[in-house]
Amino acid sequence: MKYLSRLILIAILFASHSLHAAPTPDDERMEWWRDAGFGMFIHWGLYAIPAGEYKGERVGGIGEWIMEKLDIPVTEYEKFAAQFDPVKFDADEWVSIAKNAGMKYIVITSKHHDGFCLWDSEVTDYDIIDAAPFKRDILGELADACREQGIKMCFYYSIVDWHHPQAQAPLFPNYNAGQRDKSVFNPEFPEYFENYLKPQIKELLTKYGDVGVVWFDGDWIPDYTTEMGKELYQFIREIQPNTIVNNRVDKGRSGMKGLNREGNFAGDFGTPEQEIPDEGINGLDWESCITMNKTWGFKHFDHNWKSEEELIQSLVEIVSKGGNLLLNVGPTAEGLIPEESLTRLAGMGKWLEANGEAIYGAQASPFEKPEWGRYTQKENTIYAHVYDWPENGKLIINDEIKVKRASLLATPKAKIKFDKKDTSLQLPMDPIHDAVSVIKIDLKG
Ligand code: FHN
Repeated sequence: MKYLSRLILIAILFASHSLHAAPTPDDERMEWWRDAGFGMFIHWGLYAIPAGEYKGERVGGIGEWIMEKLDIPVTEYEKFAAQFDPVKFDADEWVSIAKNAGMKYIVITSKHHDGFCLWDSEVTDYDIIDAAPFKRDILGELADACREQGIKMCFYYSIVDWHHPQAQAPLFPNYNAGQRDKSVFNPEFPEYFENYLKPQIKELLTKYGDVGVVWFDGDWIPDYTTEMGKELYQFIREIQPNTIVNNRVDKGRSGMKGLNREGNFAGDFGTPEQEIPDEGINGLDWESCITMNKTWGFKHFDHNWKSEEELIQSLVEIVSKGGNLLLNVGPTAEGLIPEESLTRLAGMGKWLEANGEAIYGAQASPFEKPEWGRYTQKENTIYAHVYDWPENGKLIINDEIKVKRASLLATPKAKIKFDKKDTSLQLPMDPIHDAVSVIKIDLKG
C-alpha cells in the first residue's frame, strides 16, 4: 500500500509540475513589464513651443500634430529648434515624479513625427545638441536618473518623419502628402529606413545602457512594410536581446484598438490608444496609452483634465483585464510637467502606496466583473476593488470565490466578516478611499 501511495504522490507532483510549464525565454524577458502595470508616457519636443497655437491659429486636435494640422512648412517649423531651451528641465525630478506616482517605467518621445531628436544623433544635425541652444543630452540625463532610481528607461520612436526628405513626401517639403493620401509613396523611403532609421535605433540601443522598451509609432504609412517591421524587430533583439518592442514595429495593429489582427506580425504587446479593451484577453500582453487631458504634446489651452478618481479607476480596470497603463504627460517648452498632471500623479502614487499589492504583479481574475468594481488576482488571493461602496456595508461577491479570510488591504489586521449564505462581506460603513477601496480575499485551497 505504501508503495502505491508513493507512486500516486509522484504522479500528482509530476502532473502539477507539467501544468505549470516552465517559463519561456520570452516570459522571462517580459516579466518586469508584466509585473510593472503602470508607466509614464512623455510627449516632449519642439511642438511644446507653439503649445497648440501658431500665428494666432489654434490646432483643433493633439498638440504634437500642429506642424501637419496647420500645414506649417518645414523651413518655418525648423525655426522652433533655435528657440528650444528648456532650462527648467530636471531629469532627476521627472523620474522622482514618476516613481512617486507608482510608475515603474518611462517611455519618452526620442523623436516624434516632426523629426526633431532629443539626443545627439550622428546621422542628423536636427537634434537637441546641434540645432537648439539647450545643448544637453535629454535622453542621457533621463537614462542616468532612471538607472539611479530603479526605473526602466524606454524610448518612443516615430517611423513617420516630416523633416527627413526621404521619409515621406516625394515632393519635399510637401512632407505630409503620405499622411493625407495613402496612395502617395516616397521611392526613397527604403533608403531612409536603412541609412537613417536603423542607425538611429542603434544609437538609442548603444548609447544609454539597458533599454526596457522601444515603443514604435507611425506604423500606418504605406511606405513602411511588414518586411521592414520584422527586420527591425530582429535588429533590435540582436543589439539588446532583452529589449521589449511594441506591436507598432510591424503592420499587424488594428487601428486605435491596438491589438493585432490575425497573422504573423512582430511585436511583444498590443497598444490600444485612448481606450481600454472591452474584455480581458488571456495570454495576450497589451498596454493602453492614455492622456490626462485631450492632448499628448502640451497645449496651453487644453484644460480638459480627467479626475484623479477616473485615472485610478482606469488603472484598476486595465490591470483587472491583464494590461498595463501608459499614462501621458506633456511637459512645457520650459521643461516643466503641468501642475494639473503633478497633482493627479501624486494622488495616484498615494493610492498605490496603500494598494499597490493589488496592482503590481496582479493579473485578470477568472470571475465576472462585479457591478460595484473590479477583481484582480495574485496566486491564491483575490483583490476586490470597490468603486461603489455598499450603503449598508454588505458587499455581495461572486459566489465562486471561496473565502478563507478577508480584510481591507489598507488595514489587513482588521478581519472582515464573510457570510456564506449570501456570499457577502460585511464592510465598515465608510469607504477607505473616494475612488477605489480594496478588499484582500485569501482563497481557500
Ligand atoms: O500620431 C501619434 C500621436 O501623436 C501620439 O504620439 C499617439 C500616442 O500613442 N500615437 C499616434 C496616434 O495614434
